[in-house]
Amino acid sequence: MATVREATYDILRKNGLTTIFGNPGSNELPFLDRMPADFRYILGLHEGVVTGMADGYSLVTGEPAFVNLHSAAGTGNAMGAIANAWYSHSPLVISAGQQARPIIGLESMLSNVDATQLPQPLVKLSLEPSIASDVPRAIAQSIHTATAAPRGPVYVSIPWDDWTEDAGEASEFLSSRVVTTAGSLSPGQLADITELIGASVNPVLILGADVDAAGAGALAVELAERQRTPVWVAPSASRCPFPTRHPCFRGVLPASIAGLSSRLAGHDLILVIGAPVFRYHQFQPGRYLPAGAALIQITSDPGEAARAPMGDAVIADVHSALAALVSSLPIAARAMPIARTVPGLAPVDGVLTLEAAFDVVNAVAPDDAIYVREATTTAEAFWDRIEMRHPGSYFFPAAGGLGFGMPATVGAQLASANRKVIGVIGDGSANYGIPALWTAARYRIPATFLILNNGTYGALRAFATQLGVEGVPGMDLGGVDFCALATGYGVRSSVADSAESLRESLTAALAGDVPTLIEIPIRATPTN
Ligand code: TZD
Ligand code: CA
Repeated sequence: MATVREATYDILRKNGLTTIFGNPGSNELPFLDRMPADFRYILGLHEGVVTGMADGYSLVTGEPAFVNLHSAAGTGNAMGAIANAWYSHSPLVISAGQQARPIIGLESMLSNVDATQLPQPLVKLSLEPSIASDVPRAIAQSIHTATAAPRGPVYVSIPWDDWTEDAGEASEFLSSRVVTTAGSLSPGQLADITELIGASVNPVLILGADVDAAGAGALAVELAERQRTPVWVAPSASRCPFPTRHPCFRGVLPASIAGLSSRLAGHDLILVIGAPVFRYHQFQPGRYLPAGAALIQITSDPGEAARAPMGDAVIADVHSALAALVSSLPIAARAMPIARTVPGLAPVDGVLTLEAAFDVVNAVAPDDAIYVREATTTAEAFWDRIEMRHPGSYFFPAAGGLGFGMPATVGAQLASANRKVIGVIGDGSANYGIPALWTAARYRIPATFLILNNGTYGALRAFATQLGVEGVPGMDLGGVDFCALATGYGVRSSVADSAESLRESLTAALAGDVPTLIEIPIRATPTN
């Protein structure tokens, strides 16, 4: 009979999980013992980086990614990244090594006490098999749970003395199991929604990250064009579900109750697809919907449907729901929305402003570049100035947990042989995931990291002003030499302090086959 280790590798292999993102400890060594040659191990130097890389990889491939962490401490280090994966519906299969069964209860060093509790509530499933022979089945269950709608991270803790035990009787069947999901709109649901849309005078479409995740962006374009609706991206956008220079495109909705509903004033029907209703951020109370507006949400996530404070919801597969709507709705009699004005090029004069830097990036980067953005005050300038045309072009930490940007840039580039990945990372954010540079160098992953250095936690300054708080400590950064850090981790780097030098260094970085960091001093916008 196969061992638990052999059966597990077989299940991972059959499910396409042959890349292991990990940071090992003694509990994990018996799993890694003679790792099969068709597997590759991508080492991250911190578990937040390991999990963030796996997330970036999974976001680009649309497939699950396998993570191997070290016991409780490794899991704890990964929690911020797991929060982001939870909110981006990323199917991360996270395994953690446990102490040997006979001495877990003694709370020996490296015991993961009450392991299944540890990652809750940010995983769909958390398991520790009760007997060694159940490990392969538990791994298979974890994979199928992570990838079933709504997708999300799962956690399985495995005592290290299990790996050499006999796999159970089920192991011969486990690796070939296929689990699939349907979830189309019923004819009645489709009829109700098409009737509401047909009767609406001024509908608006709001798209969430899951439209992009479902590969349904082209269907969303078709729906907007046929219905001639303006299109907004749902607030706190972690992906870009719609081409940003399309005439229907309006931008990202503000993330406050009052702000969002005033932006939607005048619409009688708000159709939300693939997003929660809504991911607010700033607390600005107000009426949840503008007067006279009805809201319908289509989501694959029952939690998102149930917790919304207003509107009706339908739980369905986002791709098939959009396809059904496109094929059942006639072309509306309304005029096409008029394209919004694209801002002109920002003036360039001395130290770059954010706007001027993004103008250069937009001009130099290929049309199908993938952006990972984690520089909090840059949202408006970024969405205004960086044109995104293709599916899977943009990723932002879905829980707002910093430390995603650097590793996700690496994981996304590892997954993209044919597209260039550009991390647009703040000087604050970069430090939460800086060891990702080592992985990029070690495995020659040719990602480009743009470090926007304004010397401050800019978003917090803006929030302080908004909340009316003064004299807050800990806002100033500065004194971090990102090029020296890059050199230390083995990554090529330069400072771009003018439009010309940014153009040159970014062009060279994108043409090269090694990772590059470009530090861009940014003129701080005074906020307080
Ligand atoms: N820690 C973690 C893990 N996540 C967070 N979101 C924060 C702290 C708080 N935080 C924000 O929400 S934005 C921000 C912090 C510290 C400043 C980020 O600075 P930056 O970007 O340099 O990356 P800006 O453009 O200067 O804000
Ligand atoms: Ca900053």
